[in-house]
Amino acid sequence: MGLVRTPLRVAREAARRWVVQPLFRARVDPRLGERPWYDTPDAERRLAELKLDASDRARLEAWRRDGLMVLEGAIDEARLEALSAAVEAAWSGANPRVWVEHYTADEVLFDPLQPHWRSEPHKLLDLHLHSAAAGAVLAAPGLARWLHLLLGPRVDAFQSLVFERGTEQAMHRDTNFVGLTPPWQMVATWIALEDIEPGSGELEYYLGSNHLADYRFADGGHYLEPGAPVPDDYSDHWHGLAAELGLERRRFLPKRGDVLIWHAGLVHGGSPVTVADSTRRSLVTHFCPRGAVPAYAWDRRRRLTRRLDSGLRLTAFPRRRRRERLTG
Ligand SMILES: O=C(O)CCC(=O)C(=O)O
Repeated sequence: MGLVRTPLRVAREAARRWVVQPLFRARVDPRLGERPWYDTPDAERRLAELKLDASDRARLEAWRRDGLMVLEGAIDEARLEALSAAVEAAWSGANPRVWVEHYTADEVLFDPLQPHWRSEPHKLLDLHLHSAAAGAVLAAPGLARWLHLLLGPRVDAFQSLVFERGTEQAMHRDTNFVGLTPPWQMVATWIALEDIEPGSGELEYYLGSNHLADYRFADGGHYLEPGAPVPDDYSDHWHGLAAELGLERRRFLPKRGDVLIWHAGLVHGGSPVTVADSTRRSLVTHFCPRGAVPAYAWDRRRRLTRRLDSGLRLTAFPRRRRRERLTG
């Protein structure tokens, strides 16, 4: 049955659109450019200003060229152990704030964690906000220093996922699915919580794909709303361009505590799981400079926030139970 548009309902909708939304709309900091500093023509000058030693400079030059950097052993054992304990505690049901993305044959569901989902395909959502141990991993000095070099003095971790097994996720570019304004003011980290073995569905990517022309969806834009069907030719777009330009396809086989930071434009995904029952424990987090606005935070009141000392703020949005059709 359709909703009847009574005068009261029409007035309420108008009040929400014209008064409430503008009043609480989170504003993008106008000092943020469309592109992060390292993608602008001014990057060479900014690099010189940073006065980095030769090895850090080489790392940033590789970042600009290839779209990623690997920080070996950036997370110390104490932080990793605390995070592993927090993940175990979450799975025992000890933390009622933790939610899980899980699946039926044709749907994606978002629900508060139930321990029996652990043995099924799933993602643990936003542990960075709900566990001090996960926040402490992101604030590890060897990682935080690079987040600040890339994104500036005030950085927000705005969503995270804990993976236990390979996702086999098709090749994609995050800006097409992770809603943020401006979309390219984002980096993501893949933190290995154990040594990753070949065949476990390790992360894979096209080296240098951060420079590839973007995919255009049917509406002409570069962003697909959550739950909208992914076009059939989406991943082939990336494979085709990568083949044309001869981009190397690589897999990430880190040791526990290693971190890969990827550029918003790096095309990546989960490789096939070829070793049955193998685990591939990792924490994936998306970051932006403070002043960029995640799609979920158009209304400032809806954002959950926890501040860490190092200029790092942890944010997420309050989850609601929902289900979406599974595509792709
Ligand atoms: O770890 C993976 O398999 C893929 C993760 C990923 O693509 C993402 O979170 O955007």
